[in-house]
Amino acid sequence: MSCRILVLISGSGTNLQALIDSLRARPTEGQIVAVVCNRPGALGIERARNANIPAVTLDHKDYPDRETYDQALMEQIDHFEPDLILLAGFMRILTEKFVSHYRGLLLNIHPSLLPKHKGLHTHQRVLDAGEGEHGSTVHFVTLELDGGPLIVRARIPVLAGDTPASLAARVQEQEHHLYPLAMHWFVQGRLRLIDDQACLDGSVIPPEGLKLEDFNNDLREDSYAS
Ligand code: NHR
Ligand code: GAR
Repeated sequence: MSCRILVLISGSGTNLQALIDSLRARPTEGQIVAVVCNRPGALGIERARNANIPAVTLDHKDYPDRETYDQALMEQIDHFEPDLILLAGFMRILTEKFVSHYRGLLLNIHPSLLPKHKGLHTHQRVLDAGEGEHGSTVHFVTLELDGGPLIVRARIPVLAGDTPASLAARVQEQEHHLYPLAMHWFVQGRLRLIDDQACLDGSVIPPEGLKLEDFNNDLREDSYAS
């Protein structure tokens, strides 16, 4: 059964592009049925259109509060009947009602080695803390911001002379492998949220998440098979 995927974005959509490209190799497994964006004019909208994916802009500034915005967002999303919702650089915190409505179907990619550096400005905070490594994490979204069960992480070293921009660029390069991998696991029915725990192939994923480097063989475009 082909998985109906919906992607939420706010910005440039390079992660969206990586997801689109990785699905090209296996179109029968899943398809991105829509992209929803909260920022008018975001580059990611153009990426969706170029791939013939319907793109909807729902500007949060047109709504009086978070509850009303999320209500409208849910109505848009439900119209597309998705089986999986991916936050890919989506910059709005979601309400309890939204998160519980899509429980188990919502993944996020966060630019840090969670549980370190939840929230925003992660690249600057890694530099300020003088840390030697950084990275990105895919996790199930729950009510606790960036606190849901971890699925898989990618690491990069912090190098002398790194800036927030140089770190962001190297983190994103990893993300473009990391997010497609997690998406394919979900689409193939291998990744599930069971009793608040992330499970891959029926085994509970350890709290610190899996390591991208352990799945290098799964990363070739033709080899997402189980
Ligand atoms: N919602 C819930 N309930 N739980 C999570 O884990 C979520 C979420 C919504 C988004 C992504 C997250 C990230 O990966 C995410 C995870 C935005 C903010 C934020 O403070 C924080 C974390 C994340 C996304 N947003 C501001 C707000 O007031 C707006 C900032 C802006 O527009 O630039 O919503 O980092
Ligand atoms: C990604 O690095 C993602 O991890 C991060 O924003 C970037 C989006 O890039 N997400 C957040 O900071 C969420 N608050 P993209 O639009 O090019 O995919």
